[in-house]
Formats: sequence, structure tokens, C-alpha cells
Amino acid sequence: MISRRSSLKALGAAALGFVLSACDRFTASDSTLRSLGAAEGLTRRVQRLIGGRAMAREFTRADISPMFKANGNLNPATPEYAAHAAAGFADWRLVVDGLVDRPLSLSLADLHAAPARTQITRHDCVEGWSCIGEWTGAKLGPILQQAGLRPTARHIVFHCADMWPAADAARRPYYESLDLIDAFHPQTILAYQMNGRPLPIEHGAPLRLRAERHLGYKQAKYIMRIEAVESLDPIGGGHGGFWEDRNYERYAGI
Ligand SMILES: Nc1nc2c(c(=O)[nH]1)N[C@H]1C(S)=C(S)[C@@H](COP(=O)(O)O)O[C@H]1N2
Ligand SMILES: [Mo]
Repeated sequence: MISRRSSLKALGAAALGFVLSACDRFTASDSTLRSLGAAEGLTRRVQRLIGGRAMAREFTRADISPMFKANGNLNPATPEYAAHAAAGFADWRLVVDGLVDRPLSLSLADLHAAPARTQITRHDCVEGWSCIGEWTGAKLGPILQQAGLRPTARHIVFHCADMWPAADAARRPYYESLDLIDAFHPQTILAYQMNGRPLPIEHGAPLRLRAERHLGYKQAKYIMRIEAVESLDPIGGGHGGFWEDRNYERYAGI
């Protein structure tokens, strides 16, 4: 019969990758208590990660929509973006900064060389339409690890090249954000390809977010900069995204 203690030990070893000391009699030294405390914290984090790991449904190539609607801004139309697009994004760089030990400046070639994932998923816009497409891109998690995310970082912010609304005097840059569980989700990628071809301008060239467990407005297009922050309060209107801010403003006065 497997005792509760030994099965707990096996569980701990399997989940955490280390084994508690072999002695059955508990003689706790300070350092044992400290490492048990650390293990408990780790277990909590591992459980949150597992809980946050539910996968969005994936489809087959036969399911891909013949026409994928483009929505929101279809071209940032700033002189800077136009110059990048004219040069095929050869001089474009993705900046990764904020609460990281090693800020990065990545070319498209760097992103192509990073650990990648391809996924066929359904995009759902709150306006009431859905399309299925295939996305290929660099996994966000390894890039954040490469940058050396600091322990104080709690959210990842995506700063985009486009302003919204494009013709308004009070235009604001589009942005979005993810918490760390979603940032490290296996289906969270920085997509540079759509349906096997370089990302078209209307769909966010040269780089857009695919965070598949979220609605369309989370899928930030035209990403220029990724910033690790502790709090979303000072970013945009403080609600984690351009449309999140706007909904708040829209409903606040009612
Ligand atoms: N930078 C930026 N990202 C954006 C938007 C935008 O206007 N600007 N629109 C959002 C909305 S509401 C949707 S539905 C999708 C549309 O992506 P698509 O054009 O590839 O269909 O992008 C999202 N990401
Ligand atoms: Mo949308």
C-alpha cells in the first residue's frame, strides 16, 4: 500500500522536479523550512500556470476561411510606418524593454530564428464576425525569458504603430496587454505569417499578437514595442488596452 506521505512525495517530485530529503522523521532546520516555503510558493505558481494552460481550439487547413476580414486600422499610415513598409521592414526593429534585465531590439530575422509555433484558430470579433486563419510566429514566452523578465513584472504591454481613431484630433496609439499567465501561454505568439505568407499590411505587418483565448481586439497589430510593467495604471487610460479604455469612457457617464 502506498502511504499518503510517499505518494505526496512522488507528486511533489513529479511536479517540482526535486525530491524532499529521504528522512521520514521531520527534523526541520531553518534551511529545510526555507526550501519548503519556497516549494509551496512554487507549487502555487505551477498550479496557476497549469490552470491557465487550457488551449484554444485548433482547426485543420480545410477549415481556413477563404476570406479573412480585416478590421480596425488597416494601415497605420504614418510616414515612419510607410518608410518601413516600403523597405520591406528590413530596418524595422521590435523593442522589448521595461522591467527586463536585458532590453532587446529584434529584427524580423531575429524573430524568424526564435522558437516558433503554427496554429489554425478562430478569430472572434465583438462586432459579431469570426474567421479561421493559420498563424505562424515566435512564441512570446521564450522572448521574455531572453530579455530576462524581472520578478516585479506583472503585465506585458504591446505598443502599436497605429493611432485610433485615425482622423480624430484626440487620436491615441493602439495598445494591448496580457498578464503573465497569458503571456507564457503556449498559443501566445508574435505572428509574422498568416496562412503561410508574410503578414499582409491590413492584418498587422510586420508583427501582430495572437493570444488565442482572447477576443479580436486583443490581437494587437503593428507591434513596435513590448514593455514589461508592474502596473497598467500609467499606460493609456489605465484599463489594459485601447478598447478597454474606450468602453470604460463610453459607459462611465450612463
Ligand atoms: N494595432 C491595432 N490592432 C488591432 C486593431 C487595430 O485597430 N489596431 N483592431 C483590433 C480588432 S477590433 C480586431 S477584430 C482585430 C482585426 O484583425 P484583422 O484585421 O487581422 O482581422 O485586430 C485587433 N487589433
Ligand atoms: Mo474586433
